[in-house]
Amino acid sequence: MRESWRWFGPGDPVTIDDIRQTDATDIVSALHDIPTGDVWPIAAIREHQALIENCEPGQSPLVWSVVESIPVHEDIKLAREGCQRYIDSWIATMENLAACGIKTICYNFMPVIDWTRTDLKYALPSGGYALRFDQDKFAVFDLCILQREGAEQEYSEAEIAAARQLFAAMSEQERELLTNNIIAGLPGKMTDAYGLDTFRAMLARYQGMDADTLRNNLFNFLGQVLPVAEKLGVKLAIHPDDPPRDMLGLPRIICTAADLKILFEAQPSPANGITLCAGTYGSRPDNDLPEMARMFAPRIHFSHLRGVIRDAGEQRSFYEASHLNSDVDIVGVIAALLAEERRRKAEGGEFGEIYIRPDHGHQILDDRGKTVNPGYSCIGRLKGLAEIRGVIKAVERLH
Ligand code: DNO
Repeated sequence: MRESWRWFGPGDPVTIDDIRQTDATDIVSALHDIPTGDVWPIAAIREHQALIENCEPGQSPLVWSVVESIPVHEDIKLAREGCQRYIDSWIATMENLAACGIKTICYNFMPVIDWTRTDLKYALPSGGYALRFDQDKFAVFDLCILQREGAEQEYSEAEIAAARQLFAAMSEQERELLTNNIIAGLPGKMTDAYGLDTFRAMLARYQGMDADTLRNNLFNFLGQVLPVAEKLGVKLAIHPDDPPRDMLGLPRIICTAADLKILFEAQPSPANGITLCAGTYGSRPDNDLPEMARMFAPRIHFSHLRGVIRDAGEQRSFYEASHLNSDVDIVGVIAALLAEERRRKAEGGEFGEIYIRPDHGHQILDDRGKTVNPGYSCIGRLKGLAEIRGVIKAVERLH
């Protein structure tokens, strides 16, 4: 298991020297400033790599091992005319990364929005803060703020009435915050930040697109990317749609074990793999995470180890809980990942260790007074990593 840590680049309040103190060994990063669809030049990759990897003699080295993510241009998801050039640039970026020795690549295929939360500072009883997705607030955004055409057909009468009531009780400032959290707010998202009008226009481009069409667009993209990845020894790791279900009238196609089966049946290349994001998949009660980890073990190249606690009544709402104390059996997931690593080792060849990282930490202690990238606090994630590390050591000892 390789313990990795996400770094957003020189503007990240958590520095490389801070990360070194966590004893993580690998860095997950991306060139966030390059516009979606442009090729990442080798020189820019090397420059970023040097920021991560250069260190003084005697310091613990860090390696940029995982890219999270190369963004996929919306035109590829829409299979618009002219999208070929964006597929070519995606492949060229992958080739450049491989030339620099970076061979695990996370990406996603979510239309318009990347990961989405309604609350970025949800107060916990402990005094810390967590991220939260609240279905009722999301309905307020969809029905009352965005006023999406046709949205009302996707909600029950009771849900619509509740959303209107909640909207009426919200201040202008609360409405604005909710809007920004959803359309512009989150770090590392691989889609652009929008204003409300552009957002409506982006959604409109997907009008009438069903899941099968979006799937085909993904498979066509992968049909071109995977043969090159295989030659380069690159492992692709698709990230699930977060939250894992259709939203805002958009189809979402990487949400369940059934979706993954369809993906691998269509594109069986060994380069085709997943990011097992335990928190994302785990925000659906019908996803059994240890079972999924066993089922797709050879395809797992990267894993985000965190959990969520779903609301007792509304199972679509959740908050991001402590790494080991949630609705997701993280110990079971770790045990499955370690079993897969033993299998790979016994099989011989190049030993494929799995990159894991603590995901979305709470804001605790000194994190609380600081400007942090939501979910990417230092101390909260350090607590997560320390807990996960303890489980890894304990489970390893049993074998
Ligand atoms: C959020 C992340 C996502 C993820 C992308 C992968 O914390 O998990 O932004 O990086 O969806 O492409």
